[in-house]
Amino acid sequence: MPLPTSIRREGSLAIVTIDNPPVNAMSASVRAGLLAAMQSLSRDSSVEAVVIACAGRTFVAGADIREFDSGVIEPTARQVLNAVERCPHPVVAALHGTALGAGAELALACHYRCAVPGARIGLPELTLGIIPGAGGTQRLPRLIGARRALELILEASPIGATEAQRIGLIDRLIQDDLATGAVAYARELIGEGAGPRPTSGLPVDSDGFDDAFIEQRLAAAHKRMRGQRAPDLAVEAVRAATQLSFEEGLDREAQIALRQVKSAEAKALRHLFFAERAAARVPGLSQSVPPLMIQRVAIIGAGTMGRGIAGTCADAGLQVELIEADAQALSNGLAALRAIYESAVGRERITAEQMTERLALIHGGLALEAVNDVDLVIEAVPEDIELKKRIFGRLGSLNCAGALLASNTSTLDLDEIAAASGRPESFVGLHFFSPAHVMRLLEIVRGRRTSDEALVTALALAKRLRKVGVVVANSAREPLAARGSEIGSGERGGHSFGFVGNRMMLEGYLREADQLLLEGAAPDRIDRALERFGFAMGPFTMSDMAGLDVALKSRESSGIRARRRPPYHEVADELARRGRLGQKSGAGFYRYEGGARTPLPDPETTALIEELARRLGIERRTVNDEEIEVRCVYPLINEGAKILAEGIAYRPGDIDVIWTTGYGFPRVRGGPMFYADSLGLANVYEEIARLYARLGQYWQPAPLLKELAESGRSFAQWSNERQ
Ligand code: 3H9
Repeated sequence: MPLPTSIRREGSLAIVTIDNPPVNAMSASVRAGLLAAMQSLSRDSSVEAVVIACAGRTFVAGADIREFDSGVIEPTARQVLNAVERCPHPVVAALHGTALGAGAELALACHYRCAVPGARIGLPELTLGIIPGAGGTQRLPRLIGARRALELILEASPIGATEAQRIGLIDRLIQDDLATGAVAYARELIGEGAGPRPTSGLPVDSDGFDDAFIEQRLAAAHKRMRGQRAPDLAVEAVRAATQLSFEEGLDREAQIALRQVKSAEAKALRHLFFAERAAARVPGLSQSVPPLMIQRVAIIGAGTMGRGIAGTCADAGLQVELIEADAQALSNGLAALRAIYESAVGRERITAEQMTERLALIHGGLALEAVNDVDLVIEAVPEDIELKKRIFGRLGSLNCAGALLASNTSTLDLDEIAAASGRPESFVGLHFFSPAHVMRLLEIVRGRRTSDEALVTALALAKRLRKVGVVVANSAREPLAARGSEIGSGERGGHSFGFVGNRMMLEGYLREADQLLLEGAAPDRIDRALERFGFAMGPFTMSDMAGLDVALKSRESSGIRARRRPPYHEVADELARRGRLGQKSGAGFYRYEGGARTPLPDPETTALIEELARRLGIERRTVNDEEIEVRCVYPLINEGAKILAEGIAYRPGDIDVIWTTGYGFPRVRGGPMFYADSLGLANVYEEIARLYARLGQYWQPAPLLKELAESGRSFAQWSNERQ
């Protein structure tokens, strides 16, 4: 193995290069190499300046996250960065790519910093549930002031080199070759007689770093990072920089960072970091197949989903043909798209020029012939399988033979739709989430005959659209009857109704929430209990936003409603039948006044629930918050276990990514399967078995859950055994 650090001399200049692919993470071996290099160069009187740079695509992108569970490994980042800062010769950091976390902290410990204009620098630690732990909370306030430093740490997203130069984080922008430019800059410093400039020696500017400012920034951070403690801890560390000496501040930072890295929050977020990346590796998928080039996309259907997908594609620079059968619906769709962009301009998310460019990429039309010569067709019409089959049947006679074909169905049998297209090998499910231009998840559904090329193309598209693509199977690996799972599993022919995300939601979470209404809990009571658990939004507020007719239609059109035993989504479906479709009709589980989006409890809903409970012979009682949590969250775990055993999802981590990016499951709990592991599967199994004895039918424990609980294993262990 080549060493991850090396020293090259150019006369009196020493260039230290870190080479630790793929992202030059500051692993133990990098730290050891860097420390040894700084110690030897510090002693060397023939050296006049040192440049620290990185090979490959980026500067150090952070500490090595894989080491976080191993405890302290010497030398620590603090020891290494102190050695850099105490070097008697000026040390210049040369940045390209992303200087993140410990990488940014390394740059802060250097005496001078230069960067190419495309470089980005930031402290994203909070996204991992930790705080900067290599001096970032102490050095950054000394360089750019406590106020701006806290903002950067709480925002946890990197800034560009130009902005970094403006605020004093970068000293010099290098327009041409970085290696040449950094060396020239170092020589210039030698020429000027500029000595070392330790950041730790600078005073902290605390101007504007007052309680009101801190409260306001903290509230914004908590909104983005629901349920996390790390933002408060970051404030504590930055405050220490304004109150204590540098060394005392470092001690305080280390104390907080070491404790926090072991917290449940940090473990959960670390799990999600790796799970999101693992999702792109699909078992059995050939890595050598190149993706198809996608430049022109036809989207069929200009409803909420279709136009959201159109906007997402245009945001990524793709040309879009938005096709709708009805002229009024098309013009509504295009107007709504424009409104989305105008609002983005209003909130300064994009410029007016960007809006014009993106709208120019979208062309609306009424004829299906617009699919001619496109590279990708995405169908986004209502959940009616016959309608979808008709549309794909017609594509056969049009000129799009080389295109990837995709349905945005969220529940229906993809293989049946694919068969109607006559090209099932070119067919995938692209299940976007609403609003499509905001939600990060893209559930990519693999049909029985989907080719590797189609799947690789779908994954590449997800990346291009800046989504997290998670591949799931349309149907079980083997006939379902064989597994003795009574109900709630996949459907006829092994098709998994709702794939992974919607199946768990409809067959577990929402079904049980609906049942709890009949047993006596009010919609707002259930919503509040699950929001306290950490969900972004309670199930009934969410259902009202999504529209109750959509779910009813898919339950009816797929025939699943007829195959399930009541009570099964009784309240939701009865509301929809009575025209209470949710927010869009002014009433659903809640009522809405004058077009406002605030859900208000509605006595009419209460009366309907009571009437249904009477009809079904369900005795109403008081339901407490703890029961609501268990009754709604545990079915997710149970259904998730069935989905894993059937091979519908490939890994428990995939399910966690789906639920945290698509359904508002609290990230700080790591997703339903990670959460189950953290509770202990034996405990979860016992509770589900108890509920099965009490409530029967839908609560039958999944065989995989039983097996793991009895053998004392976790979902994570089960997954590792199968790698
Ligand atoms: C920190 O620094 C704490 C300090 O304050 C305290 C220290 C005491 N470690 O994302 P990609 C892997 S906390 C280990 O697909 P991209 C990743 O798993 C850290 N591995 O590439 C993947 O592996 P695989 C603060 C890492 O081009 C491969 O690299 N830093 C790390 O789309 C490629 O990753 C961060 O939070 C790591 N730090 O994006 C930055 N980073 O191929 C985290 C990546 O086996 N990283 N890997 O799946 C990122 O944001 C993105 O990876 C980056 C590249 C933007 C750098």
